[in-house]
Amino acid sequence: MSWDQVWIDINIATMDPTSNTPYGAITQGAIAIQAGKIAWIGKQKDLPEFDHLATPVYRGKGGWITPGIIDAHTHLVFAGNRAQEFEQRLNGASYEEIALAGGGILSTVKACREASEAELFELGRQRLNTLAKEGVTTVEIKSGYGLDTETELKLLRVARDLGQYHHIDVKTTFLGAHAIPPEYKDKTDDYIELVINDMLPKIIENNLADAVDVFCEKIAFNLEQTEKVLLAAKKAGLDIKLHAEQLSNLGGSSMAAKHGALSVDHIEFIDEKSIEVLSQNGTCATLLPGAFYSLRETQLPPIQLLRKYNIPMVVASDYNPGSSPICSSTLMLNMSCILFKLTPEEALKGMTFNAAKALNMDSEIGSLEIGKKADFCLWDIDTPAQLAYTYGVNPCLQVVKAGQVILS
Ligand code: DI6
Ligand code: FE
Repeated sequence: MSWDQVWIDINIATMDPTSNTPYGAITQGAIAIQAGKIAWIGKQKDLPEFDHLATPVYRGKGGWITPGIIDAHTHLVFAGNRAQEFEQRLNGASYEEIALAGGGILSTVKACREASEAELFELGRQRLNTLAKEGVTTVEIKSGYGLDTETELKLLRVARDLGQYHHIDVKTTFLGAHAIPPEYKDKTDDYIELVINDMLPKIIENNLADAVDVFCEKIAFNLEQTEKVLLAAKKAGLDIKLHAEQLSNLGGSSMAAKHGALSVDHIEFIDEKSIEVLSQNGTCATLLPGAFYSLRETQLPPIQLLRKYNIPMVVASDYNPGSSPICSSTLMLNMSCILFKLTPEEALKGMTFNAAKALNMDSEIGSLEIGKKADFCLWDIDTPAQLAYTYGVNPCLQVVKAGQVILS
């Protein structure tokens, strides 16, 4: 056998759903890599003979390998910060009140309109570095802090450039319908026209987005406006997803699922009927414990119902300066267990296999199987549950992207 690299002395949480062990675990395993992909995986004792002199062999010292962590919902290209708003909230103002008074998302919009592309790129690059240290290999980044054509395109260009220049792979999502910009106050329908007829065509022309998202909420866009944007996106051949049922139940989840959304995100207020629609359409449920925690929400997403209908649960950071100012994906493993009572296995699946599904990348990444990309991490842990159990002692030893060690 001739391979590019071989990994031995490892335990593997493959997260392969066809395996019948928890976490798809292979103890005392080995992985062989060829052309950036997994060419062989199994028990080390079954590893076929290979040329030891010609093949680099990496030893994992008995640690665990998991698929690279995937953060399937972030807003990580932004300028400025919202510490002042954080302080206002601790002095009694609510997130919605601040938004309605022109703060919140709109204050980040102002900072992003003023920031140069180079500044935004540098901020994004530092954030990706932080995530990579915790084992993240793929990230989704949304626009939505521009709210005018020029700035939305700028944010998406930065996200695309980050994907090109950083080891981390980036999927981009156009979230032009994130909030109503000050210029369109009381003219929300006109703004939706701008999103559909001006922003979207330019984004498509320049191939700047893989998907389109909308914030469907009382303080943002109603069901009808949301549907218009999603249908335009679908018509243009883009994937669709939705911020839905975060603060109230407007029925966005079932509407988006009916149109084939990859995921509906937040969904604390989703009802059983809508969950049924998700199951009929293969739509994932993206849980965002960082926003739940930071906004001190009390309405829990209905985990038992999501389990009952077998909905793929995704866990993501929602990293943004307002509702989830937490640049840590692995903290979400812990928070999803503590706050939402996911099992550690569900949490890890939510940041690997199911996250890949939510990004329409499940044929390439998300689990360690022959033919998939060799994106994985080596962790200094005794059992996979330790990833969700503890926080603050980063056990990530090495990160491998398409077969190359990018961090060690
Ligand atoms: N929901 C969220 O949690 C983020 N966007 C959204 O639609 C919050 C964005 C922000 O507050 O800046
Ligand atoms: Fe979000």
